[in-house]
Amino acid sequence: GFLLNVISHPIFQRGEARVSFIENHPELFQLREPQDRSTRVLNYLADVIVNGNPEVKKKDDSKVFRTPVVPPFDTFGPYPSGNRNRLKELGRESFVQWVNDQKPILYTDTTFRDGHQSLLATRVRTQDLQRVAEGFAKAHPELFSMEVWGGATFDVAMRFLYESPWKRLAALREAMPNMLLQMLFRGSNAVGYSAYPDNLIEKFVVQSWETGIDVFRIFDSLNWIDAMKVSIRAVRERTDALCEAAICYTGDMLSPSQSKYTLQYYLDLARQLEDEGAHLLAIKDMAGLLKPLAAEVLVRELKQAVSIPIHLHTHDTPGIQAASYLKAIDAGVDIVDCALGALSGLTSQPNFNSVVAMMQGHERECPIDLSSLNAYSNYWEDVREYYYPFESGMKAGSAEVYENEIPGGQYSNLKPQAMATGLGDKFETLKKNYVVANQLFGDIVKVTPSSKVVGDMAIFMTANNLTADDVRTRGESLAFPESVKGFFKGELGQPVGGFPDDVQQAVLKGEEPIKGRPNEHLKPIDFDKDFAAFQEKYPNNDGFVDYLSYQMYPKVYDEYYKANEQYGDVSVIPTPAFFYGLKPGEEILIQIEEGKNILVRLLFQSEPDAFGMRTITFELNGQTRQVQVRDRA
Ligand code: BTN
Ligand code: 3PY
Ligand code: ZN
Repeated sequence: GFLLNVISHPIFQRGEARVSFIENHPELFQLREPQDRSTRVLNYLADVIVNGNPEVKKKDDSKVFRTPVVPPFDTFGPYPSGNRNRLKELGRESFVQWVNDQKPILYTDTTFRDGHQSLLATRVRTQDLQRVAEGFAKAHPELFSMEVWGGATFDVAMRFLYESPWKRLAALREAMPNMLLQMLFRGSNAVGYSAYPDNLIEKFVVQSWETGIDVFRIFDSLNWIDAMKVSIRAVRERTDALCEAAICYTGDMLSPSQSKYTLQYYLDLARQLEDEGAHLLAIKDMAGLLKPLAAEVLVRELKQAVSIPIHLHTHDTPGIQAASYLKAIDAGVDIVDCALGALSGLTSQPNFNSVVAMMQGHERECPIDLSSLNAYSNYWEDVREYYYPFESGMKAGSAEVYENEIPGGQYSNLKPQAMATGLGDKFETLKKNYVVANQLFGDIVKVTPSSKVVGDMAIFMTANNLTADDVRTRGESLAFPESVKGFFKGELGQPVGGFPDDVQQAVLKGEEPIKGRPNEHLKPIDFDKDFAAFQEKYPNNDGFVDYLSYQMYPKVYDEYYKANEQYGDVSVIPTPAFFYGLKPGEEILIQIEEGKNILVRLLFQSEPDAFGMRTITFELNGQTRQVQVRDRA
């Protein structure tokens, strides 16, 4: 807007604005009609038609999409009572008791978060989720919870989809009022990749709860409990939500050569988390390494060690994790995580539909309408096609994961990351170097953000043809990635068994690592002052939620904000058009705001003129509209 033009002008910012300034710069003060929503949407579409969506590296023009079928539901019918109603009725303590008393196995559906994070690089857009949210909540109130937020969804929504993660959460909250909504929270890293001040962590927890989160799954990427205490306490003391604390599972607990990540190690962690006040305990098997026999032992022993319910999370990367679920269920696990069929398997969670079938006739069966689950899975099968550029290419489960230990959520991102750094054809070497990097780091727990550090190191080694020996012998002369320096400085906390001295010295080159919690070294934020400054810089922001987005990701927020200024709310654009634009003659319906639809048809695009500008001619609700776009090719 024009106000933005004026206040961001350097002369104005230096406080040198005079009447002459205004006279000399009439363009800044033109009170143009603000561009209406449809014009901005046309601008976005025109840009994608001419230049493509930057995230779509290989567009397949022969693709024809089927129209996904939303399973029918009664819009006016009431919501059947679900676990959110139960939690409100019973309060947290009695609710936890209720979970413990349940004989039937309970399910969390991860389709809306980890499912697509792990298969489609987190790219699924709000409207594709929203379309089935109400129907699903009405059809399946028996689920323990829906995982809908956190992890990478927060970052990717803004960075790649130009969507507000907060609006997504609010929309799902409204559509699923009877269900517990769950998020994944990275402890002192919140939904980011670095440590944030404690008072920011607290504010973020409270705001997430107010916007709709009922269950916080909190973990630390190095299983360092000190780093989880602030968020655990925030959930317990500042909200009415459930605090689920996670132990991250890595390695092979039953292997005779395992000396670090042993059964005893996990039992100790679990007891500490219960002492910290967790309402539930999660076993977070982010890479799918928990084999069936280990699952049985771990769950059985944990049930003895703690009295809070146990919630098991895994990824089906090796292809056998349904067997781990069956063993865990026999050993008394309370809740398991599954994703709807079409977004399950491989690096995602085990297949919800098939796990329900597996449990038929079992003494702990929880009856669920399988034909309904299948109908929702079919919806996702068709929607998944929209996102074909983000498929990882993995075709079958792989026992290789026992070696590389790459988390499911990272695996699906490593391919695009490799392509972006020009290593698309070196993916095999990259995976091998991931193992080497982990060893150089002393065999650490690998989950965001520690997994990203290992990934960055592997990319660095692959790009520069480095071996472990090179790193050890000539590390002093190597410029390591920022995230690797940060890790060895202690910015992600302390790994089990400490840092390997030689590598740490090579990376830090004399700089002193920090001791203690990284967050302790960060200055608390003065929210009143800082929020005011934010509002001045971004006048069309969406309030405090946007401020929190900005605090998490300043640069990403800045770009997201600018995209919104230019194109408006692009989340209303149907997914195929958002990624691939329109073909000549193609027509789409866009709900531009509540109760207002527009019909957009692409007529044709001109050749570039002398200045490289193309004219795109649309029909908007039957009227011809032209948009000029620079051809950046
Ligand atoms: C992980 O890599 O640890 C989990 C997946 C998160 C990937 C997101 S996508 C945007 C951002 N850029 C990256 O390189 N990683 C994150
Ligand atoms: C995330 O933090 O995004 C994860 O999914 C970790 O498993
Ligand atoms: Zn996961």
